[in-house]
Amino acid sequence: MKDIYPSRSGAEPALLPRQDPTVYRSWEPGAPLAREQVERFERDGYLVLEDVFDPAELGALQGEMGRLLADPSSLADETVVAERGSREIRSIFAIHEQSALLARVAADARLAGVASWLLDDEVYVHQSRLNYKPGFKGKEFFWHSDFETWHTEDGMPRMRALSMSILLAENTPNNGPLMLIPGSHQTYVSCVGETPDDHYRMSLKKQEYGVPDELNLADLAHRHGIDAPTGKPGSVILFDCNTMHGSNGNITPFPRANAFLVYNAMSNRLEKPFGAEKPRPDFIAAREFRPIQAQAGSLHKVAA
Ligand code: 6CS
Ligand code: FE
Repeated sequence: MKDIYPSRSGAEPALLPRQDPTVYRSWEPGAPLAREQVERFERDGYLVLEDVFDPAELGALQGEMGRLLADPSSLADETVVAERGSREIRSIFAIHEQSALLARVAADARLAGVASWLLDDEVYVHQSRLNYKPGFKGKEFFWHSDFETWHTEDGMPRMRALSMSILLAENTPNNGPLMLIPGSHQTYVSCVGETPDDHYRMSLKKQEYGVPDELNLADLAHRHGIDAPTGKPGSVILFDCNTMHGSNGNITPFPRANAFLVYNAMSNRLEKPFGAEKPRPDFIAAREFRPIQAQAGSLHKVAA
């Protein structure tokens, strides 16, 4: 079968048109997002939702983050990823499996319900992580499309997944906020360079394969510009799986932190990787496909 989103197999990088919808259904009254929000997500490939969590919920989430960061030895070893060349924590993976509160958050109707509506399917969590960019020491994430990695290394067939980044600290213009190229989700950048074995051990610290070439990146950025939405803690940035994004390092004293959840449509569950020998481990790319039962109401009961 021909791969419609080939990457890391050709001699030259290429720009290919997206072959999948971004929003899988038409807006109707009663939808969990306003019509204008759905249109914006479809056009830009991302959307900011403000004040999704109230101050008490946010406090509980920040407390949980502090607990996870303070005692990494209580977590599965491999899920804790340090910055390159240091012991600073960069990411903690599988947070929805290591924290009851985050399991509840992942199932929250305000997130999972929205994902399920946009993708017009039941959804499951493909990946969850806490991304922590400490003051002074936090390093960058170079530009990439998540889908390029999930397709090539994990075997995600089509573009029918989206990410939600829950801001746990204020994202200012200075502390290495998420940058996105609006509209870039309509173009797939096929990358050069064969995936090495166990690539994830390096890529989670610094990605070097599945990285778009500078010429095509420059082309996308010139065409569409670059957005860096800032936001208060408790906001959620939702973005399509193929939106080109990245972030700078953080040399300010103000940490940046977010909890990151990836929802994939059940009908789009993983197959064999399209460009790697063996799939990545479960804690990065779930292969147990349990549909989420969305939970309405606030987080308070779990937090207590
Ligand atoms: O590996 C992943 O699934 C995610 N992390 C990186 C550094 N790149 C691709 C994707 O966003
Ligand atoms: Fe990413």
